[in-house]
Amino acid sequence: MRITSFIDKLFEKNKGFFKIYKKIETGKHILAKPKITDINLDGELETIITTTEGNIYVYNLEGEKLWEHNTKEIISEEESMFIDQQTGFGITSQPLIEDINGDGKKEIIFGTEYGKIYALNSEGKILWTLNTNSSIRSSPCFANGKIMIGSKDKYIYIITPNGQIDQKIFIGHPTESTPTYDNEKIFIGNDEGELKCFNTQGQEIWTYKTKGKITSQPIILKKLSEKIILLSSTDNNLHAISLDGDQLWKYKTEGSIYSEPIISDLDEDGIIEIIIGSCDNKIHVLTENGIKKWAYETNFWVVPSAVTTDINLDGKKEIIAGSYDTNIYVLSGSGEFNFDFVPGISGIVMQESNFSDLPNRDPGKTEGQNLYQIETKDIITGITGTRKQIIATTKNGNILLLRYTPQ
Ligand SMILES: [Ca+2]
Ligand SMILES: [Ca+2]
Ligand SMILES: [Ca+2]
Ligand SMILES: [Ca+2]
Repeated sequence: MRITSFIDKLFEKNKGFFKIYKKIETGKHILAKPKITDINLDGELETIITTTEGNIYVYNLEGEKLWEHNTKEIISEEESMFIDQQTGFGITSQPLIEDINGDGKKEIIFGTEYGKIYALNSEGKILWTLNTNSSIRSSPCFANGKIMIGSKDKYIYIITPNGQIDQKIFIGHPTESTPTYDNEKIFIGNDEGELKCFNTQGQEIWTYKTKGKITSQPIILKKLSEKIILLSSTDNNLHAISLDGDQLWKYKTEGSIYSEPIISDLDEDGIIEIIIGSCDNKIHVLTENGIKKWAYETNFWVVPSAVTTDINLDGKKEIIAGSYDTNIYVLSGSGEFNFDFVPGISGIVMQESNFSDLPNRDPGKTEGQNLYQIETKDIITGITGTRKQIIATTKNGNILLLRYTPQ
């Protein structure tokens, strides 16, 4: 028996249950990550779900639907002739939900497979739409008073809050990546594996090349003395890049990385960790310098980004991750230290000694520790949440509300 699991049993850690509290079947397909925000500013959080059939659903935290909207509703007959009825209306990326026009109410902005960008008010009424020339799989970002969104037509659109195109920046290749804005610079990936940096006039400053496709958002990591960019690529690597476009390090996995990393101080030692899912089936936890701390292997691809929160209320963070193996995993944020070789274990167990006497420098390594595992019977495409509730979405249109119940 491993010493750590022995201690766990001794102190009966992990009391309580983490399970599906409610399952909502939309009958559609969901690829985009759910968004949690107080959309109507009443002090309670809502969950916004989008489907590949073009639906937008808004639920309260109990899973009751507040309203829905379908992008099919507002196109002209002429437009409808050109749209693939099966996929053309689809929303595959997370919407932006922000007060873009400063009127004190939040708007919802997203793009569709047909290439149309929509802005809805917080009750689902259309404020404006705008056409691009190809599919949109990028999420919009809002910065510097403008909406920025990439299209497969090879442009980033910079849009004013009232729906006028302020600027179109040519990025050389189609994109599914979500732009990031930082200090007068725009960063976006493309289908050729490039990360491009532009200034606000739309001039290219540099290009960083990976050997895969970039489908996620570049993430700015603020360290004590510097900022760096973390970039997932389907070339299997997580790339760390300086703001000048130079490679700082890369972390290699054995599969494509489709989603952006999550940054969290898992063990609360004041230094952040980086959490990344890969199509090598693993959830990887790295130091801020890209050194592997530990990894946990599921049975299939880990595509969506994970969530970190203290789900079981024990004061320590967990990683909640979804896998294409149809399970949701709750992993101990600090991993579990396992001894490779423990001399005289029976002697230790026999003694009624204080466990602080245990050797702490024996050879061993930290591995992922699975605290809870929930079989959902469908591929997990998105996962998000708060301490009180995790929300997962599945490919075949289920929305799962998961909660922890103390024993
Ligand atoms: Ca609300
Ligand atoms: Ca507003
Ligand atoms: Ca840490
Ligand atoms: Ca915890």
